[in-house]
Amino acid sequence: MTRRTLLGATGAAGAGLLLAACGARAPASQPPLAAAPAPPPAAAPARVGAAPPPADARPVEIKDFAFAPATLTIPRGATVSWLNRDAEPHTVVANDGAFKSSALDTDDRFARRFDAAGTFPYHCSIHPHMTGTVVVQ
Ligand SMILES: [Cu+2]
Repeated sequence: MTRRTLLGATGAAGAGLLLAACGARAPASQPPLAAAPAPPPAAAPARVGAAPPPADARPVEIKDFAFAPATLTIPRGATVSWLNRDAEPHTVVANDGAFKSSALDTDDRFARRFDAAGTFPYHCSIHPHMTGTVVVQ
């Protein structure tokens, strides 16, 4: 059973903004704004898997240009969830190419489930000196 989980979590951040304009009252001197507020930006192109990772996902923080913990040991079938805490974008890329995130902006997540035991080294393709390892037992 090879189920791949690609989760990013940007979520519904944009949705609330659109409603804000409704209550604004234009000053009397100005013509009423007949035109509706700008339409949503094409419904924010759904990023690959906007769902949050499972509650029991094992977290790895990407912070100060490092993965923490650098080595994470998990049981088979567990999901690892990386979260970028840096202001710089980072990626999570398996050294053997088995998985690859898109560029994660600040507070973006990438998750992957590991069904097979083994040692899986990975790195950030933008900053190759950033390396980490997932050990699946
Ligand atoms: Cu990086």
